[in-house]
Amino acid sequence: MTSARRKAAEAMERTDVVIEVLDARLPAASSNPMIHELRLFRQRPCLKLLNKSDLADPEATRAWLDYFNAQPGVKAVAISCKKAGEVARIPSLCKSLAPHRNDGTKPLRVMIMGIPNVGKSTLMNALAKRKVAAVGDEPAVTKSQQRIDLSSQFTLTDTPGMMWPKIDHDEDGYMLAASHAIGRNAVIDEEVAEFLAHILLQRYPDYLAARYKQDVSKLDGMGVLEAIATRRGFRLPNRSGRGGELDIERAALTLLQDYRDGILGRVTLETPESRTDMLARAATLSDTSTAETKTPEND
Ligand SMILES: Nc1nc2c(ncn2[C@@H]2O[C@H](COP(=O)(O)OP(=O)(O)OP(=O)(O)O)[C@@H](O)[C@H]2O)c(=O)[nH]1
Ligand SMILES: [Mg+2]
Repeated sequence: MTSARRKAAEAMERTDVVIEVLDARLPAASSNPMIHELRLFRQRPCLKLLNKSDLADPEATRAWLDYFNAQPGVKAVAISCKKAGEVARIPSLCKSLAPHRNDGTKPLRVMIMGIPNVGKSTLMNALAKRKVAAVGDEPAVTKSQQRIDLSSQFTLTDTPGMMWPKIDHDEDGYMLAASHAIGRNAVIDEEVAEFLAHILLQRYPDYLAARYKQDVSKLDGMGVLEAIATRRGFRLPNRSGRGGELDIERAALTLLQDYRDGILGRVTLETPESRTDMLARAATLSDTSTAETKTPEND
């Protein structure tokens, strides 16, 4: 058991309500199965916060809220931790999830959990109304648990972002990398950006066209990166000193940064429907490969 998981498991024992912070642009891909497992083991209720909803597609967010609110022991709300008014609803939502602790004798103990870079510490600061935790747009800013007493009736613990050992689907890995939950050393920017461009072409082609002043109707993911490099004049230097080949890496970083900063528009990378399709495709593929590897000798 990794030390982060062990510490989370120990803290779960002393927790009444778990706030799981998700990224509203990839709510399922940013759900950590380990948190789900730890929470169910201790039977703790969960407030799922679809955070950064200011960057997400409102229609997709509504669909995800319905999806999560159908789960037992779960209340899901969309929020932007950067908006004080939205954060102010959180304490009463937590209290409603643990009515047995509302007798005024013991404080409600709330633990904020989630994968890296989803906004856990931003939430902690917003609830505390002062800067108690460092924040930053990169994974693993918070290194250890931190507890604060919001009042005699409410304690809050911020935790370091936690990933799980194996991401089963490449799509999830790409979505997590695009959203900076996984660090740069773990992934290749060009591959991630090509995947992101592919999704944006499917779901928000008009945003790409508007941002990069380019007809994208006949492009694929790599075509989008090439078009960005061409339009912006991103070229690798060549021996003659004049512009050489297209600098696809620079185009990739441009697209990723625009997505991260919300400059393209409000986008969500997956919907409950697209997730179901993706899982069905993955199941078919794994059935086929199992059938292919079955030979008379190993049958
Ligand atoms: N647009 C937007 N950005 C947000 C929101 N909440 C947090 N952020 C930004 O997301 C980045 C990560 O925030 P943190 O609070 O450090 O995230 P964390 O989950 O504590 O990250 P780790 O400690 O690394 O696990 C920062 O750049 C925040 O400003 C939000 O609701 N909307
Ligand atoms: Mg943090």
